[in-house]
Amino acid sequence: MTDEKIIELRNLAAQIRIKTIRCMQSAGGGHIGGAMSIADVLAVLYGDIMRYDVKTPCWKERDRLVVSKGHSGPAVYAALSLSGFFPEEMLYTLNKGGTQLPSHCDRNKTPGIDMTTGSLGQGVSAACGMAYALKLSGNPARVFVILGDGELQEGQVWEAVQFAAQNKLSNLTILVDNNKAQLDGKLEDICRPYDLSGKFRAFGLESFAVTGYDVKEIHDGITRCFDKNVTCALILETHKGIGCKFAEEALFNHFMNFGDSEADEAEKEILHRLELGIVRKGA
Ligand SMILES: Cc1ncc(C[n+]2csc(CCOP(=O)(O)OP(=O)(O)O)c2C)c(N)n1
Repeated sequence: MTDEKIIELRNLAAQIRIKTIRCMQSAGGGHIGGAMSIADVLAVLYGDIMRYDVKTPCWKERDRLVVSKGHSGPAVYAALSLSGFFPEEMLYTLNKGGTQLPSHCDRNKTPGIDMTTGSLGQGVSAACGMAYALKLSGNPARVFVILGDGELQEGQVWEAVQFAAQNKLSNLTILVDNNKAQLDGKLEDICRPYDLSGKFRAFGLESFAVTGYDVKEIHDGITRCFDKNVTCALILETHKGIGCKFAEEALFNHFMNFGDSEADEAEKEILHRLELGIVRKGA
């Protein structure tokens, strides 16, 4: 990847953070923690990796993205809007009557959303079905699924992972947002996940970890996944709320109410860090 492309993707990630915050601000708040931690992977997917056509969101050969942690909808909407699927103004209708943007992803409402999600644990099953069907029909499209680390506590995830391994779904890439926290605290205190990559490997997949807020590492990691002849689970080492100062500093940042001044300050800080070439203080 060229230096120019890295800069472009960093810019896009910063814009995704800013638009996500503005989108949530219009609703008085939102699931900010887990939205911030996927901004960088969304930038890599929509900014370089995925093939799509904004004029034909249902193009048969498009790559599919299932955001299994559907409560991060606003971050996906920001990425879709910045990629040209719909105008920015639509972001500010989040959760309002008649909106096309509900808080959780809905494929029947939003252009560019490939799967309805929100009930955690179901996304890998859906993504496996998509990948299997694409493979059977000789369609070259790829499927990506973003999972939460807390979500991995759902047993259904592991049933689906076994299916992916058995059927060598090399057109499926699993992206785990390992932000170390779930709704009510740290995974370590609630239900320790142990060695995530080791678990995926024990279930028959390939798996390795990268820094999940470094666009170059994410890009290289996803590209490396494409070389495998089986599904690869890429563990994105992130932090809940990363990149948004007021969320980073909060003890609980799963869902936060916030207003204009917090959003203004957050945007300023994101742009300041972008100039410094960092996503969070010290990293
Ligand atoms: C089946 C199910 N149980 C509970 C919830 C409520 N819920 C929404 S988000 C969340 C925490 C998810 O944690 P994680 O997967 O780590 O997501 P992130 O921290 O990235 O937001 C929970 C329990 C849900 N949406 N679905």
